[in-house]
Amino acid sequence: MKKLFTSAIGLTVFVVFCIPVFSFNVFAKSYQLNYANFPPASTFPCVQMERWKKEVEKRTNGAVKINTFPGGTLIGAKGMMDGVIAGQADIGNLCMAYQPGRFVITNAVSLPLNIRDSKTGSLVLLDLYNRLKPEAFSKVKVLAMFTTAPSNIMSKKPVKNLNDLKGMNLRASGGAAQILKIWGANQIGMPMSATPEALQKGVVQGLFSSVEVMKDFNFAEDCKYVTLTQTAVYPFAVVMNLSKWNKLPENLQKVMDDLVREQSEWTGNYMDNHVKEAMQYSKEKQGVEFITLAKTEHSKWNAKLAPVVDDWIVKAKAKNIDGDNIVKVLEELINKHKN
Ligand code: 3IO
Repeated sequence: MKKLFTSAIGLTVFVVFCIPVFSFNVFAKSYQLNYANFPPASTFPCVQMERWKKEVEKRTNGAVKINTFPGGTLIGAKGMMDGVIAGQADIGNLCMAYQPGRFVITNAVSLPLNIRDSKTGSLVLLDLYNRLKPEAFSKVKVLAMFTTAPSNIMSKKPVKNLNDLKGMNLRASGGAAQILKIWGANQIGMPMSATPEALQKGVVQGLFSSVEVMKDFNFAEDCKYVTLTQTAVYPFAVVMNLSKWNKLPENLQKVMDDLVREQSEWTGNYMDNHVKEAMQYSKEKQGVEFITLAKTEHSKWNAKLAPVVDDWIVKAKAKNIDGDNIVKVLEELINKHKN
């Protein structure tokens, strides 16, 4: 009897001691992270999010589980940076053009410096960030940076010259918006995620962005014309809450660190290929007309852009930012990464 009693106590003690050890192990071995995104699941920021999720889960053998929230269900477009800093999500994907005054240095990638594709833009942006480590990202861990492909005008009515553009309500943000204004359009600012409704209600007659949205948002249904300008790219960042990052063990941090450049480049390549697919879809399935500006007309558009970079440098100086150096670094990086 005494023996039985002793072993019962022994078992109880054993079990009680095991509970915290066991649950500690479970906690230490698996991390759930919430990843917020603002546009719908079909669009490129969410496609790259799912690719990153899959790679992280695979490379950590399931020790990290990523819960993705597309469509602004966790954090909306303009609140992304502050939402991640405040911990409303652990990770968030943001478009820097939606808060141009906040990301002055990295938004310089959208100046008319002749970035011709998304892969180049993405590597240039990531290198610019690593080189200058702008204060705007000091409260987060950067997990990826990338840009769209160059912007073109998607519209309900054809735009063949600057006169056609005059006073036309077109949606854009950040650096791309500045360019539209200079060309004489009536630029209307709003995030991409608000554009389908604005197009449908007739608040805008088109938009200025990368043309994969013709397919992914099916803007090809409303916008039957695309004027090829191949200018401004939109810069994006994937950021993580810093205290969440600091709590991850080193081996899991390494998986994500090793993915930063790869993910940025992957997204650039995905975007470049997807733009081609969307153009084909627009032409063949939606009867969209792609307009190339006549040579003399194109020179007029370019002439208007000629002072943009120098004007930006002057404005940057007023904010105590060394715009000369940023443009110099950008030109060097574009030369390095261009295809
Ligand atoms: C973009 C933003 C969300 C989903 C798809 C997209 N394709 C291009 C952009 C760029 C952008 O942020 C914008 O507002 O044009």
